[in-house]
Amino acid sequence: MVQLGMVMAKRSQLQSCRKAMLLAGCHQNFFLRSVQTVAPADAIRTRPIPVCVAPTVEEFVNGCYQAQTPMVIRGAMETWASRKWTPESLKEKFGHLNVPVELGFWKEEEGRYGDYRDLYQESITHAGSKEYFMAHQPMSLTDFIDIFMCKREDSSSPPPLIGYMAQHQLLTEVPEMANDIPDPDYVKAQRAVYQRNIWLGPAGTISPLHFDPYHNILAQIWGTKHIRLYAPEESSRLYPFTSSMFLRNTSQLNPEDLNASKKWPEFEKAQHWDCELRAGEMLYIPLKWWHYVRAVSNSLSASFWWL
Ligand SMILES: O=C(O)CCC(=O)C(=O)O
Repeated sequence: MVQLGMVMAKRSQLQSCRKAMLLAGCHQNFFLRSVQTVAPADAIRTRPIPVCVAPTVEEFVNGCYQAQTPMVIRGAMETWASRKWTPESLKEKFGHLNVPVELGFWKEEEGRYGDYRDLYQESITHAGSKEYFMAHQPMSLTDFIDIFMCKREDSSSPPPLIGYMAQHQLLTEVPEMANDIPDPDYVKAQRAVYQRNIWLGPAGTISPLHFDPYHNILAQIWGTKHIRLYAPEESSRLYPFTSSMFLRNTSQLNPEDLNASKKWPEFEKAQHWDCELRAGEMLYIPLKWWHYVRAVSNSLSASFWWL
């Protein structure tokens, strides 16, 4: 996989976020021009997500937010108390909470775990309208951590079952937790946060390729996630489900499947942006951008949605 993240180590190297965007633009043009002769076909479809070190709110708003392009933000979570949490301290403080868990069985034939595409259900109400819901397994946070996030003795094959506490609005439910995971200034300085989500799980959890009708700051508290993004203009090349209302924001394909273009021929023309989001980094995902997320290690993230 091509990794070309633009990294700026010190704040002093960066006069403004806008400059970072400009640099990213120059870099891309250079990259696109140069690949015409030397790079393999896949590199043409791959772009790095620019990195910005602790931009001010103004730099964020005038830079990536105005341009509606993604940005990795470093150095903006230094004061978050949650950065010091461990699975043990999380259990001590919040282990008694009852949390909903998405359970996914390993599907050998597809080489993936089940996820929300397999879990959601539709039903018709008495009034004749459609209702959608997801099957979750409730359990205590302590049980979730002990069962799904502990080190496995035999890691030679994938475990048969994976658990993901995905998109759970714990911060709204437990205000005490929100002290340690505060709303990012980039959001609260301009708009109210519409929804706060917590994502906790082991390596291997996947959020399939989908988009949301919100701007998003995804903040990585522990661990690393591999993230791939596609601009809204690429939608027709990503084959969203058409049969169900609930899945119309979700692609039928796995963007990491090297054979995906055989079944979905337009997909090979879609251009994507990649990053490994590490602990202490935030990713700005503009409204309606497609995102695919795979946890590379045990991971705790929070996302903040706004309009
Ligand atoms: O971290 C994930 O697994 C998915 C995050 C996501 O889809 C979101 O924040 O909207």
